[in-house]
Amino acid sequence: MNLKLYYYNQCPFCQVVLRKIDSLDLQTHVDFCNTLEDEKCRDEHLQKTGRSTVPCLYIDDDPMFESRDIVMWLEKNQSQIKGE
Ligand SMILES: N[C@@H](CCC(=O)N[C@@H](CS)C(=O)NCC(=O)O)C(=O)O
Repeated sequence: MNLKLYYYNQCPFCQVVLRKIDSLDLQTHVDFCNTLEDEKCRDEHLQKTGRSTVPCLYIDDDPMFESRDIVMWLEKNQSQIKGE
């Protein structure tokens, strides 16, 4: 499973998702794209979805918006993400 989180640090909704990734110990299983610092990242995200909204978790290239949905999905799929 390929996971990529589009985020930026000043976004409180992103912080909720980042904290969940930390607490579930999933950091090494997720690629991170800071859309404020990385112009290429921001353009990719905008081209793919027509939106610049973060957080957005790409699950095998399929974008999921909404921090609550992302957190619930991470909790539900944590074992599979870790390959357990
Ligand atoms: N309901 C969304 C809110 C996300 C949101 O408002 N993100 C802001 C940053 S904190 C954003 O990306 N704003 C810029 C935009 O929508 O293009 C969530 O919980 O994920």
